[in-house]
Amino acid sequence: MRIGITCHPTAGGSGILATELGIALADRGHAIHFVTSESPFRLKDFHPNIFSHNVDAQTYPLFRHPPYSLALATKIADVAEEFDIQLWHAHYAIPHAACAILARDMLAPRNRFKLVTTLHGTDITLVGSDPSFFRITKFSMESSDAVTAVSNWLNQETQREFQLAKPVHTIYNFLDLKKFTNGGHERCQIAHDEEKIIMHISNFRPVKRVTDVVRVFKKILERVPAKLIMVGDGPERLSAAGVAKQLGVSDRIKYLGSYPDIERILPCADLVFQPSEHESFGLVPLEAMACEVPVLATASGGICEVVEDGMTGYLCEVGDIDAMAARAIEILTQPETAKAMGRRGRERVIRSFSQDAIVDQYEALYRNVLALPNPA
Ligand code: GMT
Repeated sequence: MRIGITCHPTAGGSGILATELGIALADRGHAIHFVTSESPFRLKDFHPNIFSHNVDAQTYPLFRHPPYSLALATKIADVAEEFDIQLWHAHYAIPHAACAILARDMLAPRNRFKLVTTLHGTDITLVGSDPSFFRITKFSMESSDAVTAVSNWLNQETQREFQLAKPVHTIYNFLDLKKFTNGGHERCQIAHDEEKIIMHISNFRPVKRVTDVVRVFKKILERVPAKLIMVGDGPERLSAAGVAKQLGVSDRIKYLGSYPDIERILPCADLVFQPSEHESFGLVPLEAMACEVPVLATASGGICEVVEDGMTGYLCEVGDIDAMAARAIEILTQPETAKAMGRRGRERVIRSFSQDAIVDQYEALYRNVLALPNPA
């Protein structure tokens, strides 16, 4: 198949998933054309079946905001026409699905592609449900040939919020189990032997509750010598550093910033901690589980479909600092329990979130969509 993909290229889960899906599809022989504002974060290596097209949004003194969405729609139409794209896959509804629809409408009927839109979470829960975007988000989903959501929770949220006149298919996120393993890490470079390593990975947006990470860490330190490794960057980074200073734990925290080769450092962790307000899925917990690292997270949204409470980690109520600290200490002081949790985590990923099985589901969906008649 000749497939176009649009995603946010920055270090967010939706862009990562879109990139990994594109690579996996290219490995299966499909021609993949990424159209993005810059080359996607995790698209690093040459692949003969992958083509990356960047959008140039012309600016002009009259514009307070350069109209990126119009430039994106134009680029999608250009690429679709030039490379005879059969199917476009928009990751994250806003603005990608709407831009693809506009592009499709601009094309001659013989060039019109089929459109699959994948919802990743905040495109529905935070942005799409805002009155300023509600109508276009609903329209974009209803005008797509198929809509997928990355968890049953997000699927239900979408139906509850938007009352769509069409089904949403749940297709879980996946990862490459060959890439994410429990081996090959350089633990000594991050912490001393007697210290436990707690890791948090995110884009440091308010929804991630990074200050909870620091507050819980402070309580952990009262019982267990440890280092906190903060991976990623974003608007809440300064708040986290501020709370750390207030609590007197700054010297126990390392901020690594944006780090694309997450699989190289994840296996160093004794615990991965993600206390989000909500997560539609939780790619980081999935990556941690694949590396046999126990996860402490919040029982919020789709994360409950990824982490099995008591089996592959623990789930606590959002904001319950004491409960989270108690669970963390339990994991960090019981190495055998932690090891068993890690092992069960990887087994769970193999069973339910393996790349081969999930990419099969996307391919099957693409085939069904391509078999749909073109509208008159
Ligand atoms: O979490 C973010 O802010 C990034 C966001 C994105 O779209 O890049 O992540 C969402 O998509 C990921 C991939 O499907 C999911 O694993 C995350 O749970 C989801 N984030 C939220 O729902 C907050």
